[in-house]
Amino acid sequence: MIATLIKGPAAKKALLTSAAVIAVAVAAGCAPKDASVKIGHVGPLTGSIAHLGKDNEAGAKMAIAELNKAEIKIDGKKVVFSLISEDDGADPKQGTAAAQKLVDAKVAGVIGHLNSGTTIPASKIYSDAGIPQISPSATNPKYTQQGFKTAFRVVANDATLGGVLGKYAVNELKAKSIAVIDDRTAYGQGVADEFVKGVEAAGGKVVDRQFTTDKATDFMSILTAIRAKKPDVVFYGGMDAVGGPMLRQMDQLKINAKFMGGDGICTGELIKLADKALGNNRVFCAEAGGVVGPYEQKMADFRERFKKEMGAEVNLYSPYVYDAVMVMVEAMKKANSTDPKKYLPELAKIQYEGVTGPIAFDEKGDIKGGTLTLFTYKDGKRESLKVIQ
Ligand code: ABU
Repeated sequence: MIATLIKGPAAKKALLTSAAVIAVAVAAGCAPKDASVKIGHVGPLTGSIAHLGKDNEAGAKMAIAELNKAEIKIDGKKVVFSLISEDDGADPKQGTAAAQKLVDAKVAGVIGHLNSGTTIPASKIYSDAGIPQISPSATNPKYTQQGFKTAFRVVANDATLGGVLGKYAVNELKAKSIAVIDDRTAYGQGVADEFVKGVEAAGGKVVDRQFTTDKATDFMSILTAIRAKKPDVVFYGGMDAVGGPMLRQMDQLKINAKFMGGDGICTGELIKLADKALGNNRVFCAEAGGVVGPYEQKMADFRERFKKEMGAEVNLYSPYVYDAVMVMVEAMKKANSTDPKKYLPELAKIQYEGVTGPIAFDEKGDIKGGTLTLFTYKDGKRESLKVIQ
């Protein structure tokens, strides 16, 4: 058909292209009459937090595999989903390049990015293209405050996270003096600022504020300055790849303060990264989600399934990625269309029972009634203290 409409080299190229598309579709288990739908995923698959990007990616892969097994029909056709996974290296510039690549690949929706620093600039690209984006882990409030109808997130934001942790430091840990460090990223700075607000609202005192970067490895000079202030608690706004070594260096300097952080340090990987400096009931952090009641069993089952199917323990946000994919496809089913323009209104009003709890979005795209889980680490394990609703 193509060959009869287009003549010469163009016909040859079109034939080869359509043959390649069919070959890929068949390889993905997609018969010619099936609909093939691409879903994008972006996170850092290289660099110091690649372990978290891979955890997120595994959540997306698991969801896609289950959806394809379920042989979902939309508009009368069996839909075969494929995941296009991009690496943004947690870098804002790489993030926007990855976003443009996904737009050019005509994905029907995007799950990501992992970091606030990449999610926020990428969100304009998806918004301009009319492509729905669900971040499973970016917690800076700005992401959903830009007025983009395409931006959603399935976790609580830093205002909640930092505020709760700040109050916890003062009211529960009884900290009299608190030092704060952040990595100057959109996430690290944002969560640290919210933590300070929480401390001050609870009547606590921030005795020092220091800065580092998300690539730094030597914290001796800022920790030496902090040691002079004798803090009861050191809060770090940033990710586990920096938080772990920072905690080890606190030990080297004999700083016995408790260590707190947001969801970025609240990972399975922190156990390895901090090693002996992790201590027992020394580190306190919060995940920007949490389950109670019947959802606890659902989450426990998911973790088991994830381990079996993906060959790894959940590190942090893979269950939220899994749910984000499921929510997106649920909206497609409700719209009976995989066209972003058609399913976006359904996504905005979705009510979904996920493994991470009930998912519905407010007018900005934030999860309604987002919860938090406070954790500590004991005997080399992450231990839940309480879920805050
Ligand atoms: N929320 C912690 C990690 C991701 C981010 O917001 O940058």
